[in-house]
Amino acid sequence: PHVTRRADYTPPDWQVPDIALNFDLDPAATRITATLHVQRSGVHDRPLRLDGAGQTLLSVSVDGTPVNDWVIEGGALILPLSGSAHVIETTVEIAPERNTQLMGLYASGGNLCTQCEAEGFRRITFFPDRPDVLSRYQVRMSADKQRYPVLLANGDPIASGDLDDGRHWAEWHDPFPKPCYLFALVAGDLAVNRGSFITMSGREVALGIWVRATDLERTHHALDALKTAMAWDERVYGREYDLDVFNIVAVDDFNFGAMENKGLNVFNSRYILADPDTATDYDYDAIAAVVAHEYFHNWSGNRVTCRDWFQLSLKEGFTVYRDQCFSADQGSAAVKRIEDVRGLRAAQFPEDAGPLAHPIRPDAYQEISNFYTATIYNKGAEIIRMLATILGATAFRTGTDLYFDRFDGTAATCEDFVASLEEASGTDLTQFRRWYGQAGTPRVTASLLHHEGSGRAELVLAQRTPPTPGQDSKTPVVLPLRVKLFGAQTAGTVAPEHVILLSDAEQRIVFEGVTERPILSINRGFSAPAIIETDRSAADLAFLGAHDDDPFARYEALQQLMLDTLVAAAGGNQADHAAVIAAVAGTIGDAKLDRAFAAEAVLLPSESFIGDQMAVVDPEAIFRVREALRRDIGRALTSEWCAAYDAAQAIGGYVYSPEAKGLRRMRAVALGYIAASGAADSGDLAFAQFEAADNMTDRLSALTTLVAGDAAQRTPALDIFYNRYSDNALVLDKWFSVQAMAPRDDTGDVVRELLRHQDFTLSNPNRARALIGAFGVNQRAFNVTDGSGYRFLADQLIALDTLNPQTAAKLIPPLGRWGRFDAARGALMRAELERIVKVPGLSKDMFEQASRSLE
Ligand code: HT7
Ligand code: ZN
Repeated sequence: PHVTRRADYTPPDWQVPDIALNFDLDPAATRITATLHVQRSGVHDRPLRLDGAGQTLLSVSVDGTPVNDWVIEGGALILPLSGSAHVIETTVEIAPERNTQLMGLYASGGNLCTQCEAEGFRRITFFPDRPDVLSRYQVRMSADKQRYPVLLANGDPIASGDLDDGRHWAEWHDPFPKPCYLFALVAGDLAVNRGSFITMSGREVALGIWVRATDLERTHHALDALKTAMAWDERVYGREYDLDVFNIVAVDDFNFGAMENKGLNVFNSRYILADPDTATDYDYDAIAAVVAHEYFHNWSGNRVTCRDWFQLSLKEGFTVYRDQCFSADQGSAAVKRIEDVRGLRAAQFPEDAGPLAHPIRPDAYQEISNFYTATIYNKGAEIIRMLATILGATAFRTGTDLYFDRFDGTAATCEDFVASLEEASGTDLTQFRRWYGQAGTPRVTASLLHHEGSGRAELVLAQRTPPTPGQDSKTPVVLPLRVKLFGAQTAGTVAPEHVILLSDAEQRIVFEGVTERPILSINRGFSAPAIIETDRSAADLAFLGAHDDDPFARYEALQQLMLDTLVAAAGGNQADHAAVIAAVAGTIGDAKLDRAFAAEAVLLPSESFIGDQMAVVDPEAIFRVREALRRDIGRALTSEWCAAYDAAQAIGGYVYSPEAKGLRRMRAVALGYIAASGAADSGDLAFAQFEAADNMTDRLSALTTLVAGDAAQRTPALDIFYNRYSDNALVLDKWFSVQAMAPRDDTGDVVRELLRHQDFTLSNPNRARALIGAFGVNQRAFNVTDGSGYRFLADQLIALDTLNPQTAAKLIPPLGRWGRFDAARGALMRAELERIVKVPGLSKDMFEQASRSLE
């Protein structure tokens, strides 16, 4: 297989400052004429190379004259040219309705839309499909007017009109030079929710959210979020929107969350459509975050783009950091941080510890779409967050201003970003740069020694990053650790918070004047993406869980207390639940705590996170000890849970506000513990909530509780839910997922049965992920000892690969965890990976993921 290497980067031989595209749209046969104004870059005699994939080439001309001295090599059109500037015209034909990969121009729900990042544009027309070729686009589209009354593209609408034969046309110009991965067009029968935004310089921007007419009422939250995000980027980063129009289109078939095409974002409909009856609080939050994320790309990604795909984290890590800060500003910053760290630990830490580990700036890839990973996105965001911590808010902003100003209109590198921050702040970031090249999660050991007589405390820190594939030895990285010491007796501060920059393999920090025994609060706010190992006792963790004034550290202390208990129990050691129960009681009973925070803080660590702490993951033992602890917490605190449940119920009608969300979250958590306690009436309680709910958050949490247990209401609730929402694809996805994630003995059988359900299809990525993806992360169900879970996943991914390789390849990682389990399970997983690799005609997406997973 062909490997692309970062070290081999060379600038483009030819630039294309201008391109005109003419689309004669038809689902069965779309004709595209592309007129490229090409310019030779530097002095060389190399031909023009235009990437292409899968289209039928009908004609090629140079400066108006048809030519035939071209060749096609690996899909690319190679054209010899004599001068320094030429006009190349190609005409091709493609069939959007047969495009099941959902890359390039494809059909979804009767509409036509595009997805070009990373390398989809080459499936539309011949072009240098690389992000460092920036062009001004003029787009003309024509299509059947009845079927596709709306014609949208990047930039501003210029003109439109009717043709004979029932067709019409529209022309759009984008004045901002952009790489082809940001190209987009949409043709469809769409309704619009229009809004407007006045920018900080007083310009009016026309906003539009385009959806099928029946979904129009579910677009208000996304439109509000867009306006809030536009104002936030002006206030926090000084970034103003630049075009007169900003459109978003929602489509049902999409490989990812959304796409930041210039002035025409295309979204997976799950990140646009919401109303209280069909979307949970989690969905509402995710919609605001994704709308903001794509909008923020207008500067971090579009105005300043990436030189090559190895720089992907330049735009993605930075933009995730920006969207995380945006979301934190909209509600509970503490809960947002908890959710982000939970997500990092669930997806990125295992990736960094497994066969697919890679640095945030990788060195090589076979298929770039396999590198849209938690590492590039989420670890990338943590690295930007560390830079912001190290520099401080003011210098960080000076640095980002310099970066945006200096690289506006260009294709930049991660190095350009770091150098801008370095120059603006005067901070030496030489060692910090190691984060860009080194994979793996650093492990930090921290132990605090106290000499009572002298009032000296010494914090001994050591860091080590375990080897990752291709990187046997690691060097120390810079870890900004926010640290504070509390007095064990007085609960006061004995050393105020400060940031320790851990940059050596080992470091000692001395605190003077520490007259009482200190308790260590470290990595507050999760200031560095590391695994911290401390020797803190259960009592000290309980103390921090009750007193730490950093909410994340407080959460973390409770989690550690729970983890220590669960890992000991899973390893066969006698575990006393009393300390955890007392800590949970103290947390839910602390009226000063925001309910949203309290609800998150009393949740037990996930089964997979418990597994991540063990040398060999034992899914059955983990499940058993976790359920036992849940049951004991439920039983010991019955009256507290009932009180918490009732208190949360007293909100009245549905509102989407941070407070109301917190109460709903607490109600869901309380219901879960009441059910875990084995209370005889918990089925009735859950079913009553399910029936009375005036919103999806409460309805789905009740359903989740019912599906987990054996109450008589389980099947009726599933049926009622299905019948009520059978015409809503996004809610049906939840119906599939809740069953695939159920902590039940029969989940594997249920999932196999659901494959045959009339509403199951592999051709819709959301549906495939809802069933197959969700099952793959159900640790206990997926890892049953007979290997049937592995076989099931492999079978489905092999089938999905023939339709949509990108979506299939992203679901491989659960099979790559073979090294984390016992030898028997490991062998069964490897056998499935080996079977996948040998499938004739396997996509390069799947081949790369499966073969690397075997290493
Ligand atoms: N930048 C976007 C990436 C994306 C994508 C990548 C591969 C295949 C399909 C895709 N759709 C969108 C999304 C983002 O990070 O904003
Ligand atoms: Zn992004």
